[in-house]
Amino acid sequence: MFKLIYFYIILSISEVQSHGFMNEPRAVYKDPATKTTYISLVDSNTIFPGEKWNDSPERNTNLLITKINSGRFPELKTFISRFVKGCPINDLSKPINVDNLKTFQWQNDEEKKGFVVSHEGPCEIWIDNTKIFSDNNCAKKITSYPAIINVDYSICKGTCLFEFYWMAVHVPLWELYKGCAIITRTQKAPSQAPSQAPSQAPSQAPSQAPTVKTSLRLVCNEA
Ligand SMILES: [Cu+2]
Repeated sequence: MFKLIYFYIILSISEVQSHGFMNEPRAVYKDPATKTTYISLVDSNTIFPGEKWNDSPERNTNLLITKINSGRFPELKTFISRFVKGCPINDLSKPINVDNLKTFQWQNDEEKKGFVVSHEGPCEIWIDNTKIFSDNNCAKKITSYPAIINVDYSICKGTCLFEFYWMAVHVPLWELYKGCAIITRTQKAPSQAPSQAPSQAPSQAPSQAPTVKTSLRLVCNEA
């Protein structure tokens, strides 16, 4: 059975599912309340029936790696794009200047982690149509807070789409994550530091008093 628990949770403005968010480049999220959640779930048993997908996080990941290595599982971007169209949780209207950036950073401030430790599985980073990073088990490989991956942003000439894909396979319902940002680079000599204010925090308008309501939320089993 799926190790999932359905909870009725009193939503408050501070309630989040702590998985992580893109802090560099500083992605803009449409809704702060959902910025650390997965976007979609996929039942592993419909993708590869008859396999044991409810083992330990590492064994589940290693089983997926055998599928990857045998050519039976596509690039993560290709797979996730079947289920997640576009960039549903990010606001792409505010380009982020990456002239001074050298890394990608993913973080979970609630748990003071980069990747949630239990959430083993592959991740990829793309700039437009170029895959600039991939690993088959990102939570196991990168254990720092935040998770830091070196990125050469110079591949972007002008304005580009930056995409981070992550799939956590610690439970049979695989969790799909996708973070996006529009990035820009000024075509200048690198010695001239651009005179720009440091990246501003996303403007979170405290528009209205939070209305407390009850809602069905999906909470994954992190054990
Ligand atoms: Cu999770």
